[in-house]
Amino acid sequence: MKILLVRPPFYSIFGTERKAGNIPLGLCYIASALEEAGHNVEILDCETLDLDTRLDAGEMSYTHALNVSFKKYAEVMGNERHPIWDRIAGIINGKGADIVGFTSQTATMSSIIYISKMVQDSKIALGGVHATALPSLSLKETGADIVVMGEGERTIVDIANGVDIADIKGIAYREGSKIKINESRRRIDNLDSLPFPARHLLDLRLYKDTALGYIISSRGCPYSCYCCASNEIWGRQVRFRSPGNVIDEIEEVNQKYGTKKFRFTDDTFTLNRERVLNFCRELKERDLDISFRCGARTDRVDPELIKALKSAKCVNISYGVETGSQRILGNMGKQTTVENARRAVKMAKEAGLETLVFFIVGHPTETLDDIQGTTKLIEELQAHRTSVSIMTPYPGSQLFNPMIRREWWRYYHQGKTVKSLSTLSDERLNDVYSTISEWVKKMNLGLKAPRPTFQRS
Ligand code: B12
Ligand code: SF4
Repeated sequence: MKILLVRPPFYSIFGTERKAGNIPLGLCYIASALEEAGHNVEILDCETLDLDTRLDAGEMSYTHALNVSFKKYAEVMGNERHPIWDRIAGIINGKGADIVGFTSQTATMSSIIYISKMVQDSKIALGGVHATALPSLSLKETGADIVVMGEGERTIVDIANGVDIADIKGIAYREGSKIKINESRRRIDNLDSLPFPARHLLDLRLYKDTALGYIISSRGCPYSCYCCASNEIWGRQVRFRSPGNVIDEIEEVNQKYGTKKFRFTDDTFTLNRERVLNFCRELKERDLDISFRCGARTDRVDPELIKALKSAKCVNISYGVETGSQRILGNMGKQTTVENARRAVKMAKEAGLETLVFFIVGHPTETLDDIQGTTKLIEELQAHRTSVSIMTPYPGSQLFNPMIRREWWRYYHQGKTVKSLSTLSDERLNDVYSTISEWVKKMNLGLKAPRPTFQRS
């Protein structure tokens, strides 16, 4: 069977860089499972298309670029008749695949709706977090035939092998005018049994050097922060690849493509301390010419672990600090403290690791005082890089509320609020956010910039 896997465009619509900064890791896993089962697979990564909508940021300030890029993004994503949809559908139809499989996130769902309506003669399957969270609605909105819910490797192979649709676990599909949802599928226990992601199917000329180094070593997170949709895909029971299996993948990618910089996309890389220590030990023993970045919870690091990471050539650690308000941290179910963040950043800096910290503004019930607590903490931490986003109630997270649903493309969390859940109005939250972004951008460039303060209006 011929299967075409499609990553819809996102950064290629409004971004500033020509080459894609990351690979569609989920689709590469799906592709390798299909190849292993003897199918003919192709990947169309729309992040690598030259769409002419790209932004030439030039000397623009960050806030200006953000505003312009959001405007551009909105113009394209809010317009079903924009020529890029026709162009992408044309490429897809030209491939003559039996099955076209889209990977979905909420931010890209509008484009899937536009494109899928123009796909001819192929069955359409949807996978990924958005379709998993809202399978019936996704089938209705796109006209697709099947939604693969959650982890997709085993399910897509059943579909391609022609197993009777009623017997395939983990799917939603149409039967006449009805939508059926089959029994869910047990998640894969032994992740080492999966073939490595099919990076060989990508056109390497269209990716930045570091893009090939995206890698995942575990699936799942036992926590359930209110804004996170991770549990929807992976569940709360965490499954780990063995250190040897992960290092084999790193070695293979390094040897085949010359990739030297790797980036773990695990929800929380350091969750299992022993595994990380073993990984670091084994990586050092193999003596590869590579470095890596990973993310950790602020309460899941300690000096010994950080030292081990550093000596295994970890160069950067990212933490979801989220807020400077202990009250909000409690509300969001994060189960960390502001003090954890202080210690975690200090520890990493003392060990010589670069630090990247993530914050969100616009939490439910958040006040201007809470936001000032966040800006104070940002200033105090002095991380190498700080990233601030606007709270977005994503499908798959506890904050999603169908009553406030708007066009899916609005679920783009870097620039504008979908709907303020805080005590601030939408307009005020967007303004406060722009001011904070401009300030953080200067700090990230190492420039001196006074912390903004906000008056109650
Ligand atoms: C790393 C990461 C990124 C990276 C790289 C993403 C990449 N390479 O694809 C970057 C930084 C670029 C990024 C960007 C964004 N991200 Co992000 N990201 C993640 C993260 C932490 C891990 C993703 C990953 O590596 N997965 C590993 C692969 C193997 O899993 P997978 O893609 O889900 O694929 C599996 C299944 O979903 C399924 N599947 C997926 N697609 C398909 C298709 C078919 C046909 C089939 C059969 C099966 C199938 O099978 C796969 C294998 O089992 C997730 C959190 C999480 N736990 O999922 C958030 C997450 C996906 N991101 C999220 C968001 C919000 C964003 C942004 C909108 C943020 C922003 N404004 O910048 C953008 C959107 C980018 C886009 N293209 O749409 C949300 C999405 C929520 C939602 N409802 O959409 C998540 C869930 C985090 C959260 N807040 O809850 N992200
Ligand atoms: S935000 Fe991080 S810690 Fe919280 S549930 Fe999501 S992945 Fe887990």
